[in-house]
Amino acid sequence: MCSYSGPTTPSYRLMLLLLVFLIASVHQATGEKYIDKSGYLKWNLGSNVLQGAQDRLEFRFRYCNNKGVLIYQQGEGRNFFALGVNNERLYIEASINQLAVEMYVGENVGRNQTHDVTITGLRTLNDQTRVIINGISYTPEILTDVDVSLDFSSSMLIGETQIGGYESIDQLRLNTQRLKAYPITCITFIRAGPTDIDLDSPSSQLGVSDQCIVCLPPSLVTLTRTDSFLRMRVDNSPRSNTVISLKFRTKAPDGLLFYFGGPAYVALYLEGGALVLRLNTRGSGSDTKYKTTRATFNDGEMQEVSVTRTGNTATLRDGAGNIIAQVIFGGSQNTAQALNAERLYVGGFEPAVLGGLSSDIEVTQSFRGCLEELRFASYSAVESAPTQVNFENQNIGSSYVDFSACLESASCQSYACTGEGQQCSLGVCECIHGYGVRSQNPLVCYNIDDCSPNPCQNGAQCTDKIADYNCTCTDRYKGKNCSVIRNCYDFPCLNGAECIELDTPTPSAAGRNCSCAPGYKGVDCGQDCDECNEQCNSGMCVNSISCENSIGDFICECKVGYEGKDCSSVIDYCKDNPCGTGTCNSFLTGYNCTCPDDPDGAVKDRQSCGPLAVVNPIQISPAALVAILVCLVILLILVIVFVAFRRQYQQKKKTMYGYGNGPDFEESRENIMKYEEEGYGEEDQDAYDVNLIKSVGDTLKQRKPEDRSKYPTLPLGEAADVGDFIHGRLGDAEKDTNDGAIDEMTPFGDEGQGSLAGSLSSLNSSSSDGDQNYDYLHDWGPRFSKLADMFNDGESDD
Ligand SMILES: *[C@@H]1O[C@H](CO)[C@@H](O)[C@H](O)[C@H]1NC(C)=O
Ligand SMILES: *[C@@H]1O[C@H](CO)[C@@H](O)[C@H](O)[C@H]1NC(C)=O
Ligand SMILES: *[C@@H]1O[C@H](CO)[C@@H](O)[C@H](O)[C@H]1NC(C)=O
Ligand SMILES: *[C@@H]1O[C@H](CO)[C@@H](O)[C@H](O)[C@H]1NC(C)=O
Ligand SMILES: *[C@@H]1O[C@H](CO)[C@@H](O)[C@H](O)[C@H]1NC(C)=O
Ligand SMILES: [Ca+2]
Ligand SMILES: [Ca+2]
Repeated sequence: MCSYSGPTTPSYRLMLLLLVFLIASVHQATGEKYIDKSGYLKWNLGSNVLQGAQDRLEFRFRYCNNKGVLIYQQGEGRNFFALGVNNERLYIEASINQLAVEMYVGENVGRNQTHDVTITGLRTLNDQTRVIINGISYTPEILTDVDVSLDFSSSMLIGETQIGGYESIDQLRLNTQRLKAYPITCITFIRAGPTDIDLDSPSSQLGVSDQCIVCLPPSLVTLTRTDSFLRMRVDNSPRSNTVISLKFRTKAPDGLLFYFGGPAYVALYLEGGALVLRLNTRGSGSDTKYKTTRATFNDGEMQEVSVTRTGNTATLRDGAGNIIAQVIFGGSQNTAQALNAERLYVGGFEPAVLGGLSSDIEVTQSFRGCLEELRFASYSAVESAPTQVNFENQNIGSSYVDFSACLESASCQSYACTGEGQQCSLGVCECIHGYGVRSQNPLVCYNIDDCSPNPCQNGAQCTDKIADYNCTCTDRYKGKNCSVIRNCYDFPCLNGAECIELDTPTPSAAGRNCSCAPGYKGVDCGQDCDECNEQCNSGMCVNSISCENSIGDFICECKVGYEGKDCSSVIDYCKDNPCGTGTCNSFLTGYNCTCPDDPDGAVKDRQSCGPLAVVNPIQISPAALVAILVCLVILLILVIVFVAFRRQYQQKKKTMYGYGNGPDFEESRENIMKYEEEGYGEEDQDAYDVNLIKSVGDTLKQRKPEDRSKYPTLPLGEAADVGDFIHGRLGDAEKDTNDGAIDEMTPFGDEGQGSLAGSLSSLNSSSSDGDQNYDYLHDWGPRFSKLADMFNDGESDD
C-alpha cells in the first residue's frame, strides 16, 4: 500500500546506503584510475585478468569523449574481444574462431556520468547476453548473425589485456571504426567473475593517475586572421620526448598548426591541404620533413592529429593512432635530442620571431579556423601522457583569436568576404549556396540562373532566386514546377465558397475542401441551407415569431426584445445610457431607470432621470411646433380673408340688391350655420367665449329631470332617428319662449331677443325680423349710430 512506510523502511534504506558505501570504499581501496587520452593500462600475456568474465563482468566507469575502447583482450591468432563506448551506447566487437561479432549491448551511456554496468552471458555473445546499466536491463542489438562460445580462461583468449585505451593501434585487431579512438576514462573498479582486477599493478601503463577528475570542457580557440597566433606557456626544460595533439577545423589550405622549440624544433603545418611534419633536433642545418599524400585536411571537418617525438624521430598520427607521417632527423636514431623548449606557438608565429626562426618553413601565415583540445607532454625518461592545455588561461601572448566558440564565419579577415554572394567559412571566403564562382583571386561570385533550364511547366513563368526559383503558375496548375492540376480548378466550389486545395496525386473532388459562404452547404456548397430548420453557417432563426427561408438567405421576424439577423441577440435598451446618472434596467420589453433622486424606485417606469416635477411631459418636437404654428398662421389668414371677403360681399350686396334682401337669402343662411359664434345672439360679445359655451352645458346639466322631460332627449343606444329628433327639437324651440338655446338651430330662432343691443347680425335670420327697428343703437354712442343708420337704411331699402 501507498501508506506503507513503517519504521523498517528508512533503516532498510540506511543499511542499503551503508552497504553501497562500504562496497564503494572497498573498491576505492583497490584504486580508481583516471586514464587520459593516449593513456592505457596493460597486462602482459598470461595475466588472465578477465578470467571468469564470460559469466559476469561488472564495472563502474565514466568517460569524456564520444567513442573509445574500455576493455581489450587479445587472443591467439586473430581472436580478440573488445568492449567500449560508441555514441553513448556500450558496444562489443569480437572475433572468435574466425567468426566476427558486433553488437550493441546497452543504451543511455552518457558522457561525464558515472555508470554501473553488469554484463552476464558474455559466453554466447547472443541474445542470451544481458546488460544492466544503472539498474536498467537491456537486450543486445546484434549486428552479426553467428554462434560463438567465448571463454576468457581458454587458450583462444590468452593474450595481452588493455584497459582504458591502448598502447598502439597496431596492437588492435578491430574490424570496424566504432571503437578506434582513445577515450578519456575514469574506472572505479572492474570485476571479472567474482574477482576484482587489481588496477594498481598492471604490467605497464601510460597517462594514468589515481584521482578521477570530471570531464573538462574542451578548450577551443578561433583564429581569425593570417597573422593570428598563440604563444603557450609550457614546461621549458629541454627534454628528449614530446607529445602534442590537437583537433582542427579549417577550409584554408595553408597555415601553421604548431611550432615547438627554438632553433631545434618540431613543427606541423598545412600546405595546400596536406599536412607537413618537420623536425630538426640539432638546431642547425637543414631539417627533415614529410608531406602527407592526403591533401584534404582542409575539408572543413574536424581533424584530430598527434605528433609524438622520441629523440630524433617524429611520428604524426590520426585520431585513432594510425601513423600518417614519420620523419627521422640525422643518422642515429638512438641519439636522444633535447629540444629547446622555450616556445610553443600555436596557429601562427609571433611577428617578432618571423624570419628569425624556421627559415626552412615555407608556410608562415596563420591557421584560420577552429582549434580544439590541444594536448602537450614533454618528458625525458618516463613516458607521460599529454594533458589538455587551456588556450585562454595558458597563453603568454596572442592576437586575433576568440576563445568563446568555433566561429566559422569569423575566421576570415573582416574585409575579405564582402563581395556579393560571399561568406566567410572556416578561414576562407566562399560563394554562398546558389552562387557560382566567376573568378578566384579576387573572388567574384554570381547568382546562378536557376531558371535555366526552365523548371516551370505548363506555360508558367520562372523567376530566378538565390539557390531557388519561383514558378508563377497559370490558373489550372500548382506545385513547385506548376506540374500538378489544381483540384479547385476542375472541381470548383459553388456560390462564392472558398476552395482549399488538398494534396492528391490526381485531380479529384476529394482533393479540395469547400469552405461555404454563409447560407450554403454541401461538399461543393451547391445547396441552400434552410436556416429555419437546420443549423447553418449563417446562423439559425432563434427567438423568432416567424422564419422564411430563401436561397442563400433567410428572414427572421424577432420576438419582442430580440434583434439581429437570426434574432439571437437580446436588445439592450440601456446601451445608449438613457438613464444618465441613474441605473438603467433593461427588460425584454423595454427599460426603466432607477434614479439617484429615487433610489427605491417609488416612481415606477421612469424613462430618464430628469426632474421628477414633470412626469410624462408632452413632448413637442420642433417639427410639430412648426406645423402647429403654420396651421395657426393659415387659420389667421383664412379668418382675415373671410372677414375681408364678407365686408366686400356686404358692400356689393348693398349696392346690388339692397341690404339683407334678395335672391341671395339662402346663401346667407348657409353662412350663419358656419358662423357659429353668433349662435347666442347679441348676448355673446366675445367670440369663442368659453364660459358662455360652458354655461350652456352647465344649464343643460342643471336641468331638473322634470325640466328635462320638456325637452326630448336621445335615448342612449337609440340614436336611430336623428332626423326626427332634430325635427321635434325644432318644434320645441318654436314653442319655447325663454331658456337658452341648446342646439345649433335654436340660436337663430332666439336671435335678437332679450338683447338690449338688438341683433348685431347683418343678416336676416328670419322674415319675421323684417320690422325690426335699430334706432336704439343711437343711444350707444356715435359709433353705433352709424350702424343703426346702416341697418335702417337696409330696412327702408326693402
Ligand atoms: C562534467 O560534469 C561536471 C559536474 O559533474 C561539470 O562541472 C563539468 O563541466 C562537466 N563536463 C563537461 C565536459 O560537460
Ligand atoms: C521541379 O523540377 C526540377 C527540375 O526539373 C526537379 O528537379 C524537381 O524535382 C521538380 N520538383 C517537383 C516538386 O516536381
Ligand atoms: C512566387 O510566386 C508566387 C506566385 O506563384 C508569388 O505569390 C510569390 O510572391 C512569389 N515569391 C517570390 C519570392 O517571388
Ligand atoms: C475541410 O475544412 C474543415 C474546416 O476548415 C475541416 O474541419 C475539415 O476537416 C476539412 N476536410 C478535409 C477533408 O480536409
Ligand atoms: C422597473 O421594472 C421592473 C420590472 O417591471 C420593476 O420590478 C421595477 O420595480 C421597476 N423599477 C423602477 C424604478 O421603475
Ligand atoms: Ca539563382
Ligand atoms: Ca437559406
